[in-house]
Amino acid sequence: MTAKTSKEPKKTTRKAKSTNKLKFPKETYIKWYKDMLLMRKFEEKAGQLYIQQKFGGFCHLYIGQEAVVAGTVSGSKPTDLHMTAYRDHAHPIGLGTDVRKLMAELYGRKTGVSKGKGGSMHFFDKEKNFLGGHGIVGAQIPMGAGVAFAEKYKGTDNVVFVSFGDGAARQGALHETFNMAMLWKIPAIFIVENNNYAMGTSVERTTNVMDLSKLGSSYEMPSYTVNGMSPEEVHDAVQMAAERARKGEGPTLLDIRTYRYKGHSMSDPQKYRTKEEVKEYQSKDPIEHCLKVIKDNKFLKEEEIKEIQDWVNNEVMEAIEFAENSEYPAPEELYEDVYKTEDYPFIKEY
Ligand SMILES: Cc1ncc(C[n+]2csc(CCOP(=O)(O)OP(=O)(O)O)c2C)c(N)n1
Ligand SMILES: [Mg+2]
Repeated sequence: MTAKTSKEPKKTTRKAKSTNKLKFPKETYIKWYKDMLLMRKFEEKAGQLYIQQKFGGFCHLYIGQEAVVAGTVSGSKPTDLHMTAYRDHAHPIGLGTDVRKLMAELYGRKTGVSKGKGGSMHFFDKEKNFLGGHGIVGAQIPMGAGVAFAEKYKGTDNVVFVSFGDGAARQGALHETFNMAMLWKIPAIFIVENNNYAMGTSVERTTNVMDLSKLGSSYEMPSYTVNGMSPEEVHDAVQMAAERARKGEGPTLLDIRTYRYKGHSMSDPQKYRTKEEVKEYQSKDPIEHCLKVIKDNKFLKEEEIKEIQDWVNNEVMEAIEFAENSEYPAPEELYEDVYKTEDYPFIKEY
């Protein structure tokens, strides 16, 4: 896959190279399998617990979309930064946040990753470079660009992965952000987690331009369409985009085609799609795919696979126990971690 220069505006939309043969090592498949299984099992349990009213607020599940995070994490480096929307459970899991702290956050407990004050939509883990969890649709697009600008300003070679949905891609702020991002060649990788629906509205019902990778064209931003059911393709696309960004060549837009098997949130009758459509994507499930590769290539023995599955189940059960045994934050905590300032010291009068 070749990167496009700003002199090739007409070619900014193309398919990312697909991976047909096994070019990833055994360890990568095992890690993808283990991480994605943990994301899936964590969320399956979270969904059940939500229905049992063990915790409140919102709860948007990423089930079906796991390969997007798995490929992004494997295609990036640990000092890179990540931001996403409210569908944010899988990202910190992929980055290695302890699921106990995540479950405790769902339960609103003080041991949670956002001290129990964020809930499902506002996971945040500075240690793992996970900068949220954002509930305002599209808000993280300009904010992510700001973080990328800061990295460039500080002279690091870190890149910032700014993920948002196909619905968020329609926010006007995207255009202002893309314009400045290209002008300043900031190290941002814009990832559309394109699951084809914004709540119950399909991409088709939203726009005349259904190929979202074209959103980068007016700014000559290199843009690619990527198969989001394949961790291999996501990894390749992310790595290619990150390499460009690290060399100072600026941002890339990745329209990653994925699918959520569950409803938008926990209260969604899903009348806008057919069961067959859901089944078709489930037949391309990335976790099943990795398990098949592992089995076909005898990367692990049956008992080793079982060990991973048991470990995952145990992690999730321990996370629930941890959450349920943790305390709620004290009422005074409401006044902590709130941005406030007595005056405006950053405004200087000349
Ligand atoms: C500014 C703003 N407008 C509307 C909403 C209500 N809302 C929440 S999620 C959502 C749909 C977003 O869909 P998409 O960006 O495709 O993300 P997905 O849920 O599919 O991951 C909307 C309209 C909101 N949270 N913020
Ligand atoms: Mg969507």
